[in-house]
Amino acid sequence: MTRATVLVARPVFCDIVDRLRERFDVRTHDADAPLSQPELIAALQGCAGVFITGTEKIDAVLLGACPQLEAVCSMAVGYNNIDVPACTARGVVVTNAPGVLTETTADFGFALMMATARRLAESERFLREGRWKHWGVDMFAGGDVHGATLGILGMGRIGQAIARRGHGGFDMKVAYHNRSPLAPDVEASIGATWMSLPDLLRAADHLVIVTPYTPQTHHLIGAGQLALMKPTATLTNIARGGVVDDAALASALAAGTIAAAGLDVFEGEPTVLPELLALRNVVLTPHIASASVPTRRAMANLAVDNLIAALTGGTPPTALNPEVCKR
Ligand code: 8YV
Repeated sequence: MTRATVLVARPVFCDIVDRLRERFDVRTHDADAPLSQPELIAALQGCAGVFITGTEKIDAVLLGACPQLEAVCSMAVGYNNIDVPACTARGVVVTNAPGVLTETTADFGFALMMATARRLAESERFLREGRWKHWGVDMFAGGDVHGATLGILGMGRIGQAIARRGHGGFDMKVAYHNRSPLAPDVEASIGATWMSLPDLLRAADHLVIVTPYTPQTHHLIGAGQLALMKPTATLTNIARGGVVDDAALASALAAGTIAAAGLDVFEGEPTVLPELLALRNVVLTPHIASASVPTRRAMANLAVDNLIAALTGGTPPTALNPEVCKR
């Protein structure tokens, strides 16, 4: 029997790729930089499956150019880079990687929020630059995290994990906005109260954004929303660039509309708006919220589980369009 061919579109842990080699002919892309769209299409010729990350764009044009493609398996939980309806229409199974990165991503979101509130990056730069000449009473004085109001925008798995940290570990009041409120018992377990978005923005001392990026959440936070926030408030975005209007955020940070921001994701990343780079009151990280070694391995293994199942007649554990597998 001929073996199916799969493409692993980014460099991934060798032993995890070996799991694919046991069953398929495997093509790899070993350079750090992602494939361009024409390169991705060329590399996919003849492939039945592809292992991707949150970076590779799977759209109708690519699908039309790669008619043998049967499965698109991403190691990311966010899938705004994949046109799922177009895949479903062509009978292509799509899988993402929910669950395995929840706690690691929540750890990072909390850390970024704390770093932002307590001015960690700014003070470290000051020290490294040799500018620390004497101690001062208000030197890098920021806002408190414990006892403050934690605002969470998007209350899925990661939002709830952040809420648990704030409620259980830091005695924070937890407020959230989500399309649908949580069940009362879940709300009670994490001490969370649902609010409208404007009320959440007014109430939050520290706003953490974890909502998926969709056409409906594009620029959900812009100038008008930032204007509702407290001048002492911080904003942390670990969701996707595009949920926040970065230009409006940079203006708000420069004007003192809010105190500070922690950003792990950016519109147009890896390019970062120069106005953001120039600000002192922003902590910037390169989309690493899920980057612990065990979690990145778990994400990659889940994508491989999905790819193997999708191409061998099994049930992919985390399909986004399971109806395709049943056809
Ligand atoms: C990924 C993420 O590391 O899973 C997601 O949605 O944003 C990150 O955890 C990134 O997308 C690369 O795959």
